[in-house]
Amino acid sequence: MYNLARSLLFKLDPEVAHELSLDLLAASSRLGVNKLLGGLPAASPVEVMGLRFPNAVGLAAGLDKNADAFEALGALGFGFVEVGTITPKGQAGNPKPRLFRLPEHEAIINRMGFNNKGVDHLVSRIKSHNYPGVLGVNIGKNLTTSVEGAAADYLACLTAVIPYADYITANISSPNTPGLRSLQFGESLAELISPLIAARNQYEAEHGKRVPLAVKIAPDMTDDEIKLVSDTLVEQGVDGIIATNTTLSRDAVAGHQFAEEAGGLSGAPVRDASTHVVKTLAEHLKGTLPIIGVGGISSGADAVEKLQAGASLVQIYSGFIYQGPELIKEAVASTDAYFRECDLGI
Ligand code: FMN
Repeated sequence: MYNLARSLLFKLDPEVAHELSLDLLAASSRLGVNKLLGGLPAASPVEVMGLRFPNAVGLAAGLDKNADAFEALGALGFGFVEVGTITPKGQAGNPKPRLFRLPEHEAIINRMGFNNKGVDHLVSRIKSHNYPGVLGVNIGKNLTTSVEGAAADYLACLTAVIPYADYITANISSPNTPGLRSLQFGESLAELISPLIAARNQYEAEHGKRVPLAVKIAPDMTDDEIKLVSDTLVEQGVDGIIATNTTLSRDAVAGHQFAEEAGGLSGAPVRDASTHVVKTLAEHLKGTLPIIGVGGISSGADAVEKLQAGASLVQIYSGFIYQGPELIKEAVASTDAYFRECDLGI
């Protein structure tokens, strides 16, 4: 079924296809027919960051930036959905074209630039909902906000969404907002994260609800940089690390007609780099912080590979575009079986 839909969608401009699919999914929610999409596949729940995930397979950030279709996306089987990246004010993002398919590599290059309707719209969408999985909200800064002023943007988003989010992700690894990735390093990282943790802790003290804060990092770091970043995140008291965002590397797609397009490369070509970051983090952190593995998952085996590298949960974006909902079911079945084997000591 998805093969047919895909062959039609892939005839359209990638961004038109994206918007059309999201509109259809949003309509499915409005008409109350999400049940027809299948719902959550049978799996044992997984406890991570103090939250109970119905299964270990989530939708990665960026697909439903405005939370317009997350209930329907969840009904396709994702145990968690991360909406966003959202910024305080709505913004148009980069000029089009800014989204490119590389089907020969099962890959995507994007330089969307955080196009989104702003945090108030997102809050209106997540205020009340009937998605039974875990809802994460991924936050960022506006293009017009300086890197030095970034903390205020992240804080504004966190404060707005915290009553409604199950967890929040600070995205400091998009390659498409100039200077954003510099927030991953040194003093900038501590200065960005510490007010977020303070606000999160204050919310918990006042409302009795603890909302985990995760941080999403890039794959384009040396092992030493990965270790330094993770040390700072542990010191600051974050609850999890999402590894990884898209890559700037083009090694795996060299020679492709779109290889030189600016932006982040995702899908199969980023798989090994992402898994390497997960493994490096896991070996360094020794269980102090959970890792959510994302990058290039296009089969159940790929999802299990991320768990074997040390992730507790996985997320998918590009593989879902290429393979559709069947991939969710396959990844849920494989990760669930893997956890069961681990419990049995197989
Ligand atoms: N990650 C974010 O944290 N925020 C975003 O807004 C965001 N937008 C994305 C837009 C597109 C078109 C794509 C392809 C990815 C985007 N990502 C974003 C990155 C994905 O969440 C994910 O980390 C990355 O694509 C690697 O996973 P994949 O290989 O399964 O796609």
